[in-house]
Amino acid sequence: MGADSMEFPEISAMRIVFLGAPGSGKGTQAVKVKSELGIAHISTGDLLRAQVRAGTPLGIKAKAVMDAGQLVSDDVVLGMLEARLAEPDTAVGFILDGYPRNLVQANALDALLTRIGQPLDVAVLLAVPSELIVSRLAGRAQAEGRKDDTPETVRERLRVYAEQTEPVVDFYVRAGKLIEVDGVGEVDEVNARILAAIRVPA
Ligand code: B4P
Repeated sequence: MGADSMEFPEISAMRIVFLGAPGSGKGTQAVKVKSELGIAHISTGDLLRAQVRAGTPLGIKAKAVMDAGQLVSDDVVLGMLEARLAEPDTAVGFILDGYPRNLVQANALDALLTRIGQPLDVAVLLAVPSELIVSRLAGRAQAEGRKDDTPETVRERLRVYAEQTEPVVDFYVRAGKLIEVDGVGEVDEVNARILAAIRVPA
């Protein structure tokens, strides 16, 4: 065993959930960690936006819900996730970015991962104060023009997060899997904190 693996004995955190408010940096960090660890990145937001772009019946329904800052129905998102997890690139591990977003989804994920023999290693919570979130998403609204980044919709998404997603944090605390990471700072600084928290050398 080399010095590095002695120093970082718990390198096996390969199945990861990213939790955090909208705009906390989940998507930004997931893209980096995906290439750093060579694992799959599954963003339910990206999967839904792809359906919207393709104009599928699912996408047409999801668009109105997303534009209002609400959560798309649990069954629809679980079906999409299950299909994505069946793809071969997930065998080496994955980051789930944007799922689960409520307790129904957290329980469904637990059951699904047990069934496919891929239990979760860790849930990483990116902690960012809401004032900063509002300004980050205002920046993205200008840069990318996402309909759900308008100030009213961002307020609604933060309300939905506090009401429905925050209980998921406790779910992973109780499961002994939660790690909280300070999400304030430069993207690379936050990334180094995440890698240190899951014990992978930066
Ligand atoms: P998501 O796509 O998950 O959108 P998000 O919460 O805004 O996170 P995202 O990952 O995109 O942003 P990030 O924080 O990286 O969801 C969109 C919608 O899809 C939901 O509202 C819902 O309707 C639906 N949906 C998705 N999953 C669902 C589910 N499981 N169930 C039901 N419905 C679901 O970045 C935000 C901004 O911050 C970026 O501009 C970025 O550049 C910036 N940023 C990131 N890190 C930064 C840093 N360190 N410093 C400064 N800026 C930073």
